[in-house]
Amino acid sequence: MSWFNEGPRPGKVLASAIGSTAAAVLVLAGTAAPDAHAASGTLGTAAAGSGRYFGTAVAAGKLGDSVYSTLLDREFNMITPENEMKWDTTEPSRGNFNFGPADRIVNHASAHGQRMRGHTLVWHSQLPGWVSSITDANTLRSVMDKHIITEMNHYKGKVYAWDVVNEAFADGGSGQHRSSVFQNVLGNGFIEEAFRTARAADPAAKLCYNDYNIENWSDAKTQGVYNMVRDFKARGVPVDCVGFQSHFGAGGPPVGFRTTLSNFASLGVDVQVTELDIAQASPTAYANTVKACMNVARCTGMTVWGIRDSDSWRTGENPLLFDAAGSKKPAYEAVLSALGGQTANGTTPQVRDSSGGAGQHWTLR
Ligand code: 9MR
Repeated sequence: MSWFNEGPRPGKVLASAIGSTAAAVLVLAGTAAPDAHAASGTLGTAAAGSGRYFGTAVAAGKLGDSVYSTLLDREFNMITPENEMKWDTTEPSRGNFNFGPADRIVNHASAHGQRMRGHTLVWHSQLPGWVSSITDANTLRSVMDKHIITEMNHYKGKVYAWDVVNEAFADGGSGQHRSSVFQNVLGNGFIEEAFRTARAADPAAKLCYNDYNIENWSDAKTQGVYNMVRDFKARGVPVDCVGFQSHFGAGGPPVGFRTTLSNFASLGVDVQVTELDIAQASPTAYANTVKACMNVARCTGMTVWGIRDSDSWRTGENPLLFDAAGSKKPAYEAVLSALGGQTANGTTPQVRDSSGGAGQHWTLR
């Protein structure tokens, strides 16, 4: 299996192999065996203990910063380019593709055994003016499809999952799509068109819908996305995963976050926390987020939106797991513990679960 393919879920692999020689072969071969003591000292290895990944957003321009790259390679086994795969970078003028900045990140990932999430193919933001000024549907459809096909082809076999469409739903109570050139010129069907095009471009890649403020189950926006995914699954539109960005305020996730993840997973998609950051990084708020994912079998991984507070887009909110100097913050230990990893003093303390609701209590899978 090459580095970029979907990784095995070691816990399940071992469970099915117990009693056979396969288990011994696994261990001897050095495959990620679920030895909680040997392989749980970092976020990535702790997450791998339950078959999940732990990732971060990465900026190509910071790879030369040794504090940054040391933390990246020690702690994280999935990478999302923070800006480098967006349309304004990858196709700044029609038909002129620029993959240089993203290639630097993908090459880094390849050299360090990290997988990639592709972010993002179709989004109303960071969209060049030449796209947003198109008014003809046939032109826009062919431009959108060519963009998807060209970018996915360039990274074929190197990107585990793509955020095919990002943030297509409106804030507030409508539950409808937001206004965008794609929506306004192509109509409601643009999301389906994008996913069908993406599946044809790279049938091996996981295809995700990604959005923010869809973590609280009863919100109209959450319901709108849920109804879309349910409709897609019913009609065979290819969608494999839903990304919950999880840009949270100081209180962390809504009480029903686990319910939301679980309800989406029941539709037959994987779910992931894709852009996690929490104002002031309360350890409890972080632990509650991780536990919501750990409690849902199809929640396959979590990604924080940056490494150090100084790398965050949320200036002044200190929302990440490492401080500006690269030191672990209290939230780091809380996350490591919630992932089932060993903390610095060798214990696995239970973090109190205040995320609410029956059945919310985290157990080691
Ligand atoms: O972190 C990204 C920041 O550097 C960019 O300036 C910004 C531009 O819109 O995008 C940020 O990342 C966003 C992500 O791509 C989509 N979800 C919201 C993220 C935070 O704004």
